[in-house]
Amino acid sequence: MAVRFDTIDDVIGVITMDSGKVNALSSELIDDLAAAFETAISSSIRVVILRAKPGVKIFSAGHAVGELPTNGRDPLTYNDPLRRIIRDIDMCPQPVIAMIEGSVWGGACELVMACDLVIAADDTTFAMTPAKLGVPYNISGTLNFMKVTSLHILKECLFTAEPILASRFLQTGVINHVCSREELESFTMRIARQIARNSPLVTQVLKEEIRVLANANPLTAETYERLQALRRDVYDSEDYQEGIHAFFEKRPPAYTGK
Ligand code: LCV
Repeated sequence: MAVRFDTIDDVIGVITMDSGKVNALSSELIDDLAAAFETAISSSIRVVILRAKPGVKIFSAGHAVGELPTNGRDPLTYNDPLRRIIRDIDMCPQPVIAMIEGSVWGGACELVMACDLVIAADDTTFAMTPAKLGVPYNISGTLNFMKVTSLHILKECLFTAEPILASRFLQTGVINHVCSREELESFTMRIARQIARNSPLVTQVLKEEIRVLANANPLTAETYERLQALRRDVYDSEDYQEGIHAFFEKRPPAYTGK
């Protein structure tokens, strides 16, 4: 299994990703993550901590690039594994704390930001990579980023695709805490235990109220379809193919805007 599920004092569940050197979000890893969340949801635990193996250099390299379609299909549809696991985290009744060390890439940034709290080691970076890889990120994913960042910070992250230090995300309110790798576990456990001491019923209803209210974004059918048409122009483009080919040929992409 690429994912472990452990419990601490019967109230805290820890989901640990351990899939090779880069924890690429393959359909296999995501199926294991989803199974771990199902176990957590059906247990008596009150808080979930999501982490990678202690000491990793890379928390997750994001969507498995080899699983991105190159045959004209939308690369991030509703049932894409990445979309499913992000909804699983969003819908998980218990609060989910992302305890992050190492670098976070692409769709893994959204996976982390879907969690309810984010606590990162001081050498953690976050790189939002759609523009670098040539992928037209999907509408709900972009909205998920908008829910946790200011528009200027989000546009800088998306347009530059550069890794952003955890301290910058702390300074701009995108994440909750930054601490040393040595303190990360004890700091996170302290917060998890405090949440677990409070009423789980109230915590869960507050999480669901916030989820529903944060998603209350009216969008007309025509507007939705216009955005989907814009995205289709991109994933049907030569640039989309170029982004994936450049990745596997280990060279910088040469985008032409076609
Ligand atoms: C499959 C990989 C990956 C990977 N998939 O080691 O947000 S969106 O729209 O972009 C969305 C679609 C998305 O999430 O796309 C993926 C975005 N991810 C990235 O752009 C990160 C791509 N990876 C890297 O920049 C580097 O691999 C990092 C910095 C993560 C690690 O660099 P390092 O030099 O330590 P390598 O690059 O040598 O990677 C080790 C192996 O992992 C594979 C990579 O192809 C290599 O495989 P081989 O050893 O077979 O060559 N790998 C890395 N990321 N996302 N496979």
